Amino acid sequence: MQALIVIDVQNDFCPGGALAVPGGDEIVQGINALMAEFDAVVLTQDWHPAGHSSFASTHEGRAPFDVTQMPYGPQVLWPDHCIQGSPGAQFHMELETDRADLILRKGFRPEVDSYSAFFENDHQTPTGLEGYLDTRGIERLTMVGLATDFCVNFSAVDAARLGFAVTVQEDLCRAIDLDGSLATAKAGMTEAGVLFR
Ligand code: VGL
Ligand code: ZN
Repeated sequence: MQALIVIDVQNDFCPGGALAVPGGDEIVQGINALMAEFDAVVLTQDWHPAGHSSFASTHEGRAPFDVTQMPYGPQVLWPDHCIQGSPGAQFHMELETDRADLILRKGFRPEVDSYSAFFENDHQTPTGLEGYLDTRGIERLTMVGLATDFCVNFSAVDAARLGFAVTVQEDLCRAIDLDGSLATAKAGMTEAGVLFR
């Protein structure tokens, strides 16, 4: 059994959004077309409370894209984005959300960010997705979405480490590419045994 994992295809990550990923909207139709090939479709939704600890605005004197030290390690500070219930947190209007078996929200704990669909950025607190996939007998995952170098990367590496067979379909992903983060991410995914197509 195989699942398509669609990462964070939300308005704030598309052109015009608060944390726009270049070309973020270009992947939507291709993702819709791919859904039919899978036994299960899972969407993730970045879902932060206002004043989230990953927002630069929460930290006096800090600017977006600064890196700060959190109890769980270094954390990039982002512009306010994907605030629970806001238009920016909604899925791209053309994404076929009706096709999803599961919509998994992440990043809702104020004190810890969550790039990965499997664990929060402390690398310990599970989201529950592993159990969901296991109990459905799903062993192979294809990942698409935003952003290649952050949430897709962390999700793919965690999934591979958990023992899933993981493929990242690169033409249906787009990257933020902050200070070489895309090259670092690709090296890390390759190292973890993630395949690209
Ligand atoms: C993401 C930064 C902050 C992502 C989410 O979806 O890649 N990046 N929150
Ligand atoms: Zn976020």
